[in-house]
Amino acid sequence: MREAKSFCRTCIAQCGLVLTIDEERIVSVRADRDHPVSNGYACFKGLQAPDTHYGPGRLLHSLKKMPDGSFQTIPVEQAFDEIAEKLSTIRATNGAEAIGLFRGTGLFHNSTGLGIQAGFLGALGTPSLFTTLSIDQSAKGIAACRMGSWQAGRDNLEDSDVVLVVGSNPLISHSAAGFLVSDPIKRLKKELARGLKLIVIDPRKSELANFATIHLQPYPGEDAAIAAGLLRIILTEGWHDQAFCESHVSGLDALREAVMPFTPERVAAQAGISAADLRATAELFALQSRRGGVNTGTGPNMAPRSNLSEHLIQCIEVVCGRFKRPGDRVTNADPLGIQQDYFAEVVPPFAPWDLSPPSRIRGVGNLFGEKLTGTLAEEILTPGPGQIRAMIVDGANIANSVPGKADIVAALKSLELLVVIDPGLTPTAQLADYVIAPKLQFERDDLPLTLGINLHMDSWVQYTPAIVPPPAGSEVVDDWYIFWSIAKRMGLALNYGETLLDMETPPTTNALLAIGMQHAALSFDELVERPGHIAVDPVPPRIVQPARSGNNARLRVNPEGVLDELSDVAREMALGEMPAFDFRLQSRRMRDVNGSIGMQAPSIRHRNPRNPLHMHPIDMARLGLEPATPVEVVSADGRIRAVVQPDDSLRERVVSMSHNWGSLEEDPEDWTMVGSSTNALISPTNNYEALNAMPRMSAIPVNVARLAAN
Ligand SMILES: Nc1nc2c(c(=O)[nH]1)N[C@H]1C(S)=C(S)[C@@H](COP(=O)(O)OP(=O)(O)OC[C@H]3O[C@@H](n4cnc5c(=O)[nH]c(N)nc54)[C@H](O)[C@@H]3O)O[C@H]1N2
Ligand SMILES: Nc1nc2c(c(=O)[nH]1)N[C@H]1C(S)=C(S)[C@@H](COP(=O)(O)OP(=O)(O)OC[C@H]3O[C@@H](n4cnc5c(=O)[nH]c(N)nc54)[C@H](O)[C@@H]3O)O[C@H]1N2
Ligand code: SF4
Ligand SMILES: [Mo]
Repeated sequence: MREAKSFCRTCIAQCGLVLTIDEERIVSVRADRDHPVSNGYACFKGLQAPDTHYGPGRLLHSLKKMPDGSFQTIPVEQAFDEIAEKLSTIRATNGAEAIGLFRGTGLFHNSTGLGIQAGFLGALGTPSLFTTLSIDQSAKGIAACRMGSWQAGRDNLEDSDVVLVVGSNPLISHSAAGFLVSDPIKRLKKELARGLKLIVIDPRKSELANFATIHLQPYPGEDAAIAAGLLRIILTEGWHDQAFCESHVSGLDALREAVMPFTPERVAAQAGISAADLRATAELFALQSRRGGVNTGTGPNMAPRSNLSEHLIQCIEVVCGRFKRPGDRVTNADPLGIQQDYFAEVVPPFAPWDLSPPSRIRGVGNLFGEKLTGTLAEEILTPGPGQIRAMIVDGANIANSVPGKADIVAALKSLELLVVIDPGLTPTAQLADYVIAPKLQFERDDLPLTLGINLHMDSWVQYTPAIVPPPAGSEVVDDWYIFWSIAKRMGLALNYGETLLDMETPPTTNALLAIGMQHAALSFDELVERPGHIAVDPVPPRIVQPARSGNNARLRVNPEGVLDELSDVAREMALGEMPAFDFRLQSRRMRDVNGSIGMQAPSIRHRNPRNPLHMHPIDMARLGLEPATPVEVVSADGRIRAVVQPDDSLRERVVSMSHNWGSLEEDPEDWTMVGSSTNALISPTNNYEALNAMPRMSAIPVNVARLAAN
């Protein structure tokens, strides 16, 4: 028996873990009490490595689909030969654009897998990259581009008097970048004990809302109206930071005018909250607090009008000037990213979506170098130049995770080639021509995820070597090796970052990690030398400098068209709702799975056999439903079956269900044990945002009825 330290790569918290190993197999996992950041914290998901690595759900060999539809094991190098040949043919016939790549959550926490893909796409010459970004929180990036952003970032949590959290639940998601990530409860309690005030806007009394000083519990989908209402109170009372606005903001008068229809009473009636609570929220945030900003999550970013909501919520922070000022410390700079200095100045607005010609699909643009996942099924199914004929899907379960389930499944079935890199035979993998079995996290040398933003609350980095070899008799490979091997066979030369790779002899994973750290605060070798391979504050906290001379950029609170959209909201509000549906279905995350990750592990499925439909007990009584009653959930775009579960953290008339569950064809025998895909209720074409084609994925109007016995 031996012990080894590593860190979890299931979500962005990346908690430190101690693994106990017997004969090169992980037998147990516990949280690392000595870890300087996660501090002895780990969640249930992170402790399931023995089950994910050695459980029956894991693929130990790659598979090939046979003409009769069954899968057969294939030696991985032979799979690469066949895939490379097919890709070469498709590229020659249809052009490189016909080859697409989808990158999902299962790949983000794999430095070298992530790092190799840009070079692969570049060498192929295809722009057809899709990721989860455009079905997640891309509204944040859009708001920052349209408005401009504050180069030094928002106030540190430990310096804040208040934090306003809109539709994020980091006590479950560990995912509120820069706010609460790992060890969230202890860190939150520490701040609350010091006097932090927490405001939560969430239609559910979420785990986080239990700690709130004020919890606004509106109907889902009302964030634009609520934010406009808060801005109206703040601006008419003069509670904003006038000096900051004079120096750094443009368009304030237009914003003030646009929010005028959003009186507290009208907003309260629309959102189902009290006008007094709305006022108290504005007062606590803007008048009674000096420092502290806002943090948004998937809630407002998935609800309708997500880009507008995100813009208005960010405006609250902007008009109150809740940003780091000269002399403040940046304590969470990403040591892996390009090292930079921080200035109390505005990064000017820009429109990256104008850099590329409009897509042949719905004329939408692309976003930060990616095509939009809301258009993926159409990109595959619509004939014409540029039609996608082959997809490589790495670490994603897109048959279940992409809105519009019937269309995405039909699209995947129509491809000439579908390659899925996944450790499990997920619904997506079941559709593949080839499933490549990858190494799992503790079999990989790795570094934490870096996205060029300050994801964490601290500045730290850790290297983990591979802790165990893959299971005896298996043939599993690193994700990067798959791309390198296919590229080699296609005669492509790959860049990793700025370094051209040797295409004869494969690099080692550590060599790739070292290249990836070329711009980091310390070198790979220096990191490996550190005790425990961990560097905390590898660069001392940076001090924010005054604005550079000549930088007169301003935060634009009235970007073109945005306030017109707000007028539409005001008009709709005046018309009142004409409900054809009894409920709004809101999104939520489940504690024990991360998207589909974990669904293959027996220990996790024992606790979570399905994704239930959560409903308030009063609504259940009204509909005559008992706990565990099978029901049908019907939206304008689809219907699914679900098992109802009482949940008094919801408000009445709001139901909630988590995503990425379900089987490919809903099996009537065992559907209650596989759950259902809420993406069958969502249409990516009926209700979507202009710039990012973001579908409406929360606040979906639905009806619920007892499932008729068949
Ligand atoms: N209706 C609805 N749809 C949603 C959402 C929602 O809230 N509502 N949320 C959206 C969001 S925010 C996101 S990010 C997406 C996520 O959607 P996806 O990116 O598709 O993520 P998952 O469903 O988690 O699938 C991850 C896959 O990675 C595999 N995997 C696990 N470990 C590894 C590994 O080590 N290597 C490789 N190669 N694969 C691995 C898992 O088996 C799993 O199949 O879903 C989106 N879809
Ligand atoms: N355990 C676990 N952790 C995860 C994941 C997981 O699946 N499971 N997924 C990971 C991924 S891919 C992501 S993107 C992050 C997401 O991280 P978060 O954004 O923090 O996700 P949630 O925990 O779902 O919190 C969203 C909150 O929004 C609320 N909400 C829903 N609709 C609305 C609305 O219209 N308005 C408002 N104001 N609130 C609303 C929900 O009640 C919920 O409490 O989590 C990551 N971490
Ligand atoms: S919070 Fe995330 S990183 Fe930490 S143990 Fe859980 S899944 Fe792993
Ligand atoms: Mo996500």
